[in-house]
Amino acid sequence: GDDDGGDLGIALETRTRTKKPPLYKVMLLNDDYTPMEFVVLVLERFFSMTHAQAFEIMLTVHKKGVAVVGVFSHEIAETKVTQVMDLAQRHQHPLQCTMEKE
Ligand code: TYC
Repeated sequence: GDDDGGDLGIALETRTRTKKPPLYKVMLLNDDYTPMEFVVLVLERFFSMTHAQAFEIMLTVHKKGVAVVGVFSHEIAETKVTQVMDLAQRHQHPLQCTMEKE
């Protein structure tokens, strides 16, 4: 307490151990064949980017080879990867999307 007799009471403070779920980076990889417009469409559709944001990230992947396009829980990240890979396959583009623990 705040008297001068020291604390004789039992300390009742405890720490509740919280466990935050791990996050996963979803990444897009460059290739020589997937059209730039298709990558922009993917980023707009599945990663909620504006056209300008999508274009910028697409160019980053094109120039650097890879870029993180979002960070999500395991389940959401897996869904994003599946959505991208399914659409790319349907259009016969070799676009690759992967996830990695942060
Ligand atoms: N390099 C491709 C091209 O020149 C464009 C591209 C960008 C492909 C990003 C994949 O993740 C990618 N058409």
